[in-house]
Amino acid sequence: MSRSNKHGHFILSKMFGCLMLFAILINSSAVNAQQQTKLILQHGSHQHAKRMDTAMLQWRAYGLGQFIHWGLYSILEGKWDGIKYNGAAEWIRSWKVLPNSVYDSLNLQFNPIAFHPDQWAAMAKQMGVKYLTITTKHHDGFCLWPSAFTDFTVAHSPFQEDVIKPVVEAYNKAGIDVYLYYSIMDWHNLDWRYDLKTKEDSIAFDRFKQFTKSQLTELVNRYPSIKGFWFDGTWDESWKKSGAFSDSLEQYLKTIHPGLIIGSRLRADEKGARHFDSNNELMGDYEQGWERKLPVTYADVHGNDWECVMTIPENGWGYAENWMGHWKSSYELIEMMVRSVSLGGNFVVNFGPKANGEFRNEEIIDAREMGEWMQQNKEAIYNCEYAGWDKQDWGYITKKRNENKFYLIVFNMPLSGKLKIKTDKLSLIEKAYPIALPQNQFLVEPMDNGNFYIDISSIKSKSPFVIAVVTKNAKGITVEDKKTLQ
Ligand code: 2OX
Repeated sequence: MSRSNKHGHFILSKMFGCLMLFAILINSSAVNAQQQTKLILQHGSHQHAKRMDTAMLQWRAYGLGQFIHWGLYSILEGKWDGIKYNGAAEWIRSWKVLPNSVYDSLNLQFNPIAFHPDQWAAMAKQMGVKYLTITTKHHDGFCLWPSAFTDFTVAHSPFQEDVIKPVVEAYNKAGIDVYLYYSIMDWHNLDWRYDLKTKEDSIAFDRFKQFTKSQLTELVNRYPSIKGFWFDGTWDESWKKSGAFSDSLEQYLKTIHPGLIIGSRLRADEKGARHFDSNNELMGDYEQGWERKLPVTYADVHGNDWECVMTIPENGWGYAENWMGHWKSSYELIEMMVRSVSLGGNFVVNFGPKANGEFRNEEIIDAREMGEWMQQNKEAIYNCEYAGWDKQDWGYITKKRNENKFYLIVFNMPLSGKLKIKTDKLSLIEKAYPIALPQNQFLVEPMDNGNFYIDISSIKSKSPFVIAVVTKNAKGITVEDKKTLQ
């Protein structure tokens, strides 16, 4: 290689270096500008802090909920013409394996002779759920209440009766709050559009919006005890172009039913951003995007309210004859629930009753086992929050709201029998005992840097178990305060 060549390389690399520096400078000023300029949005987030009203405090205290998917898809059980399909059974109408006209006459077969809402509510109560979300209208458009705005309802089935009313009554009687699932996307309504490309599309979709508003008004008026709506099917271009309408709809529903809780999935802003507006601020009352997945760290939920909805099989919400493989055991569901509460969220388990109104055995088993666990340990779930301590390998930590009481939910018993606890340094462990047995205190050994060893070698449990921990010196100090003090 010649000298000049080397020299040339030197100059080039110098130039490259300057360019890089220039690029970095430009880039960082762009980042700064981005941080400083907040878009002015008419239809973005309206709430700049967590809701603190009674209804939302109650929502925050639930811990555990039940989802129910029930509709015409439950009749097909995930199969058609002798063939079983692997996808989520409630989506079968969209797979074109049977003619739409055939699916849309399944209402003539909806006749749940074993539908006993009091038994549903009793099972949910024993399981320990504090709220129910039930499908009133899924993507197929079939309405489980006798809507005045379409004929595609239970009123036009052999059953004839309203399904939602007795469910709301039975659950409320059992002390369980009810929320209504409602799919915006509607495969049955001829005015539904996936996108708005022509004037005709917009005219049809305007009719569809009116239909949606009428049905939701009808639901609020028919079931005044509901606490909120769970919206779905809002991901298409047509809805993303309807940010102003989604905004007015949410506000309108809250005006006619004050306190109503509506998650982030309903909304788009005027630029088509969903859940979080174009300034990255949450729309609606809680983050509603955690479907079949869970956050790993507290940072993942940005300190927002949130909820996870989970299927027992890998996927599928409506009844399917077979679940094809692994289905989650009660311990798996309990761990997911505990993780949710430890990260400040609620956990909701889905059930897909058979067309006749019976639950499948797997669901009955999971519900019963979760209920047995909740009976012993519910204190560590209800009205609990993110504890502010680091995640630890033996399990999860929850904290009773407004108290210096922590719960260590142990899934991995250390073979040594000594549980090492890393606190936030401001908390001194005063006592530790098996939940519900305050007199059986464990030996607690304080170590450096906010660490403690708790001798739990006496525990022989084969199930996840809970140790209650009472701390002192942290009185009146919130998790947020502790962060700034550290
Ligand atoms: C998934 C991928 C693309 C488009 C839609 C979905 N999708 C829809 N996944 N789940 C759904 C519905 N939400 C759940 C709560 C069920 O109702 C499910 O059918």
